[in-house]
Amino acid sequence: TATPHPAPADVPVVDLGTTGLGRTPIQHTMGLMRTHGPVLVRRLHGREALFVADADLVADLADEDRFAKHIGPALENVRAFTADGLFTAYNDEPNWAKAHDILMPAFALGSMRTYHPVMLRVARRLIDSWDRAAHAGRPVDVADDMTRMTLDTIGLAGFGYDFGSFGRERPHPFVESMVRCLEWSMTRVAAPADRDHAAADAAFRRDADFLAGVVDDVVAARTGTDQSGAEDLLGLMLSAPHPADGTTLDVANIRNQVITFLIAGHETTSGAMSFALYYLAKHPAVLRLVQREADALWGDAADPEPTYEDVGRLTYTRQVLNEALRLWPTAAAFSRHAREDTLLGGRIPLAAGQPVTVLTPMLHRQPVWGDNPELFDPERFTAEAEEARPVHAFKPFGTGERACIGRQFALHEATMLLALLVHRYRLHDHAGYRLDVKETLTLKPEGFTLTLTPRTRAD
Ligand code: MNH
Repeated sequence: TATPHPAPADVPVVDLGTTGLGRTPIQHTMGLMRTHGPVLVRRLHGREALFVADADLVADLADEDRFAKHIGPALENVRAFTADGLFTAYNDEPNWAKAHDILMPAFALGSMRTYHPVMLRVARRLIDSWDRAAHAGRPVDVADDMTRMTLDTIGLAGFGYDFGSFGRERPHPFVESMVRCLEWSMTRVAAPADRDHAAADAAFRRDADFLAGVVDDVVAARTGTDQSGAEDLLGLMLSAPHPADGTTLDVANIRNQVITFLIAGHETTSGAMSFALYYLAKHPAVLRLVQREADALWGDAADPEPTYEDVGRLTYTRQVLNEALRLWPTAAAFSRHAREDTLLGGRIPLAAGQPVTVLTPMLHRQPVWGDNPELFDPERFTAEAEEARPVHAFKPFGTGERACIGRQFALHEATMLLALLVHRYRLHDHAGYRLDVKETLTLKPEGFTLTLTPRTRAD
């Protein structure tokens, strides 16, 4: 097959030939970079894709005048169930700017004050469930429970809808369908064209229709009632007029946005908290420091009442989260394309429209991070250390105007929860867990379980 963009002369081309990518394309490509360096062209079934992790090149890609978000093959597949929702909209699709303008106020830092009580309420559901597990001496599956918590949080905070995930043995069916949709969109990219995908595609269609049905229920529960006072995401979507033309979002777009937010609003945050707990379980000295920070706020209160302001004071806990997101940024790649013909980093010729994918976990292991980048060390995120580092060396939330809109939301939710958990429990790595990163477009530690015991005053 002809490739539209031949690789520049000095960039290695890695042909995956018949091996393909398997079920862990991100980790596979990380491995390629460990062998071939932080700039490479990956050839798969005749298609070539340029991947970069070099800090200078990523800094250049952040130049919004010359580059823009690119919807690559994986996101094209995601578009099959989120269409022009914020995450997957093309830059010039009118609904991107419209929804962005309408929803931005709901994600300003100050808005977290509104979501704080809901986040706390759902955190308590998790704690109740972990208390029962601790009492019974039963291990908890960390990623599953983090996913229950983040789904319930975005459902309630965004849409006033209760998924009730802690009352269920298995994940909510929405999660199971969503995970299968994401896996389909990821593996379909690498699937050889000469194989028959009809069955997989039909199963995908059923899952996508199910997601849409859940969303229609979420919306139906709210339409017909007066939304003018509702400040959550759905309230804004249903009633806020766009500043430019006074119209609200249309029904089809609202459906796409709700699916988008239910997915984007929980998968990644859940993974981030799971990796943070993994590193805490493996680094007792760091765990002590997080506990000390929580203890300084809440003493030995049996049921602390974290305030909105408390979360801003949990600076070390925040460093731990950042460091977990450095090693395993849970949305592990984002793509850009050149607006016009240009030289990337002054040396790699790119044609207008040509895509480049940033492999974030490898960016986060480049020499700007020192000579032991695999080491988990929250000291990398003190204010001084951050100031000393190039700004674009850390990109877990993407870049520019298409960067993550939910960043403050995720960080508020995750910081508060981590502090509450370490304040309450001793974490036991009872199974001597070995990290196994599962990829469903996002990343999660698979099969990571902990046992818990209540902390006593003495520890
Ligand atoms: Mn989020 C875009 C990572 C939490 C909603 N998010 C992005 C992008 C990254 C990202 C990377 C950019 C993708 C690209 O350039 O193609 N998001 C994260 C991570 C977390 C996260 C690592 C948690 C940790 N995201 C959240 C939460 C929400 C959310 C929570 C919603 C409540 N994210 C979005 C939306 C976009 C986005 C919506 C698309 C924004 C846009 O293009 O306008």
